[in-house]
Amino acid sequence: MLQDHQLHAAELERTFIAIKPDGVQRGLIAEIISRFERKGFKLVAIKIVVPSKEFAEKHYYDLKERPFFNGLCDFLSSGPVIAMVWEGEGVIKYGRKLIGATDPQKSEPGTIRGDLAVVVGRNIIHGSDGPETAKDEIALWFTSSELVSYTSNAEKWIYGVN
Ligand code: IDP
Ligand code: MG
Repeated sequence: MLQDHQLHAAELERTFIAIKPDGVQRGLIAEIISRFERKGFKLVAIKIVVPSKEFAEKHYYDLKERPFFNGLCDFLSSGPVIAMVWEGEGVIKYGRKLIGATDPQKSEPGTIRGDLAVVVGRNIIHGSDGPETAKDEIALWFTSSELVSYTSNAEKWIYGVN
């Protein structure tokens, strides 16, 4: 029988999720965290930080040619951001589903952006878009000692392994 600490040892998928300054200022921290937590994903790192403009530019490096890049980086560095790492089976792809489409007008009701945001420039949350991005973003925002590995009591009920 698997011991608790061996549960899912082979499939610890992680993603980087950030509540942007608009989500923080609008008092949506608990609402957003709660959606990931209730789903059954596990929080393994969290901090509140005001990123510098340079840091924001690194985070959004892939978008540097886009016309909104400068405004986007100004915005991300305009106030506190909640930076998090969430862990669980399929968390990268399903995290994006929980978040909804980039443009809240196109996000389905029931998604975070669909329920809680209106325009693309203030869409309250960021989530890694694939395994490589997740790896890079986690490494950019967190040191390895800030990532906490633990077994939650709920895991055997969420995954049905015992
Ligand atoms: P994503 O956040 O859904 O992954 P990306 O295409 O990676 O979307 O864009 C990053 C962020 O840039 C978006 O979340 C949004 O805040 C902003 N953004 C994307 N497209 C536009 C746009 O057309 N105008 C203004 N801001 C945009
Ligand atoms: Mg993106």
